Amino acid sequence: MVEKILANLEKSNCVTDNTFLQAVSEVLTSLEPIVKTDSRYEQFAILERLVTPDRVIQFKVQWLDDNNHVHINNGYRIQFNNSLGPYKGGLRFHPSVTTGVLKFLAFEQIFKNALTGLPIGGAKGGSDFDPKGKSDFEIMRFCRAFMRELYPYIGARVDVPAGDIGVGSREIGYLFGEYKRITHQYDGVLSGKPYAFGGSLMRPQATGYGVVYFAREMLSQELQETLEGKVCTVSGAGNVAIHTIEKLQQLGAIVVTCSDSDGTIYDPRGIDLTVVRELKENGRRLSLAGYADQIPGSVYTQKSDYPNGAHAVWNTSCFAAFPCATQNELTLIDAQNLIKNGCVAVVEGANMPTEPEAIALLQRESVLFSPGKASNAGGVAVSEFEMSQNASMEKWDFDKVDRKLDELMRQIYKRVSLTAKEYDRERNFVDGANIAAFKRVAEAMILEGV
Ligand code: NDP
Ligand code: 2IT
Repeated sequence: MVEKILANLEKSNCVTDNTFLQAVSEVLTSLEPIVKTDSRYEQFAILERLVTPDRVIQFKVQWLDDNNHVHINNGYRIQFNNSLGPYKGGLRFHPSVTTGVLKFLAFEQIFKNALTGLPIGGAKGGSDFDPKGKSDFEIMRFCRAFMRELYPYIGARVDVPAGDIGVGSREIGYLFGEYKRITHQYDGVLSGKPYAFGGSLMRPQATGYGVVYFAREMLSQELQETLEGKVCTVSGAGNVAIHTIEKLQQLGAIVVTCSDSDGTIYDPRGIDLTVVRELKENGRRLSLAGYADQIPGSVYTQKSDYPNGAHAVWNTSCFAAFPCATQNELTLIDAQNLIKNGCVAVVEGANMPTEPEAIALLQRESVLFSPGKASNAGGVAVSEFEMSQNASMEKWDFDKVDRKLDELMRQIYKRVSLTAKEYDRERNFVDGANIAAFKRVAEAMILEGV
């Protein structure tokens, strides 16, 4: 009993998570060519202010399971920067969640949101709660308990949470229900709501579709290539992965992989999304091993059977790779394997899925590389469209949201590639994204004063 409590405390107070420093270090390195170009950046201490969150909120979430046993989890909201608009970013429910992980995600979100050109600041939140194996009522009770602690800090013009790993429209629905009961407010305080009450059409598809719209534009502009008939690899089997695969297939690509925390599916005839959805959607988190049982010719590789920090999902011949699961899931060895297997583009759907050494290698070898803060920004952009619809009491149709998303992803690509060129970093979309986003946020921070 005591041992278990100490082990949990150690995990939630862990200081060995380096993802925040990894994210900051990448951004600051990109900014080197421009920090000296404007003396106001130093005068207003923009870099120091930018890497320090406005607020780190931590709270205790107490809830009862189906057997009336009491459980305690940590809940968090990191409000990092609201210079461009209300704090905005998802909630992640996963046992690996710590302050460090959420700080990295909230920091990245500032830049991603700036790249959309929309008026939204950066935030992230969540809990170390593990949704795996929980009943629907347990999820509901947890969400209600989480919102009881979170509600004083959020608001349609203050901070608007949404989904991320472990949080989809079901969880957002329960969170919204509780917010409404406590505050008697019916407004756009959360995005990613079910369509039945205030959600936007296309929000579930938005991140994955946006990733593919970005990839289509980048491949067309840089290589005069299309996705039609091309073999692609995708990791993950959640919201982002499923909709990335769906759009790739609609454009005629052949997607041969998907994965989850335990293993990878390789299906040379193309992933059958109906089967993946049956295993993974609506809170079902069944193993992908079930896919190989149903589809002859497909192969399941358990993660633990794969050697030396490499991942099976990246060790297959492909034209383009789409990491859509989680941070640091594509390592240096994976990058070497992708290059060996002829991959010409890596387009991030997840947040920071590629390790820094892997990015450096891909760039050196002229593989087109798009950072998540550019290519996965379609999700948060459609969240902002949902906020707009809620504020004006409108409902836009699917095609309108889809057209606006496609246009916005093209704009992001243009902004990022032109900025890279302008600063003599042609085709370095990491630097292009960081510099373009920084300039927008820094200007707002200067103009609002200290
Ligand atoms: P989901 O919870 O829907 O799916 C996550 C997927 O990633 C699952 O297949 C899960 O496997 C797998 N996964 C999670 N953790 C690990 C791990 N440690 N190792 C290997 N696989 C793992 O989340 P989303 O699809 O929403 O999010 C995926 C990524 O996209 C995250 O990086 C998220 O931050 C990012 N993102 C999400 C957006 C959104 O709108 N939802 C917007 C922009 C970015 P399993 O099924 O076993 O749990
Ligand atoms: O990482 C992300 O951009 C998200 N999880 C979506 C955030 C949002 O507010 O829609």
